[in-house]
Amino acid sequence: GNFQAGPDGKLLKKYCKSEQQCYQKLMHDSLQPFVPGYYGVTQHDEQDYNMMDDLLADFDSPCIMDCKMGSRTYLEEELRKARECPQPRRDMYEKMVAVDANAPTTEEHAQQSILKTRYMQWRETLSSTATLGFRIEGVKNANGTCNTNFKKTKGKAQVTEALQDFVDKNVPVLRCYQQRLTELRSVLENSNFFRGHEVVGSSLLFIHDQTGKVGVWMIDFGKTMPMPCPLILDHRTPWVEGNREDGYLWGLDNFIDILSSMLPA
Ligand code: 4IP
Ligand code: MN
Repeated sequence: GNFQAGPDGKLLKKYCKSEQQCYQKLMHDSLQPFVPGYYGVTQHDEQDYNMMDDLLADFDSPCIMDCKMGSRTYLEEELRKARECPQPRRDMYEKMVAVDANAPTTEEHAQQSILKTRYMQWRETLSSTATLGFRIEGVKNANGTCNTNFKKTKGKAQVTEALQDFVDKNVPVLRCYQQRLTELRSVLENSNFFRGHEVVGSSLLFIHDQTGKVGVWMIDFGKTMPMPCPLILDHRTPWVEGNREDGYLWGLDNFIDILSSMLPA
């Protein structure tokens, strides 16, 4: 897979240069407390890895949720490539049909393949990505069972229900998550790193356990790209091709609103 256990509470993730460059910058940014500690590149069985803190190491039978942030899950560059040199993919057609046999067009059925950007856009509108600017990707319960069946979790009501399940209706845990996201938002709004990067396909990792420990971290920076100087993003303006906006803060605003609406007045 993409991960290996590393030495003393570290995690090895298959090397990705854009991710390395992000982590190097993040270690010197105000966002540093919201990302796993980064320790450089290491080799293992002829494969390079980025070494980082294993966020689960300090938890006891943790409950974990991965939420993909932003209103767009592919890079503008992928859209350009798809136009210049379209490469329809059978695996993505198959993933689409597995969820909804009626989703492909007649032509796509005939080809038995679709473009990656078409697949990604379809995933965005099927889930809450397009309407709320984030989506639940997966949950792991304290007993180790996983649920990745969130592809059609779309409306505010469905998202709320999934979040209630995740926290097991525990109000103090919910309140901690709401506070942590509110802190994160204010740090993001003042981060030099965040201003100058298009953050696509990145996740927030939510972790809590029975001891009452609760945390949220930003992870997955493989598609987080620096903006050419002096261009910056506000992460709330709706995306139109060319502006490179990612909807990250719009999604975080919606996330915080939903958590707030779940808390007793
Ligand atoms: C996956 O679709 C995810 O969007 C991956 O993003 C993406 O990887 C995959 O693209 C795509 O097939 P499903 O989640 O519906 O299976 P992530 O890694 O953030 O989960 P990229 O390469 O865009 O990061 P391919 O091209 O790797 O298949
Ligand atoms: Mn992810």
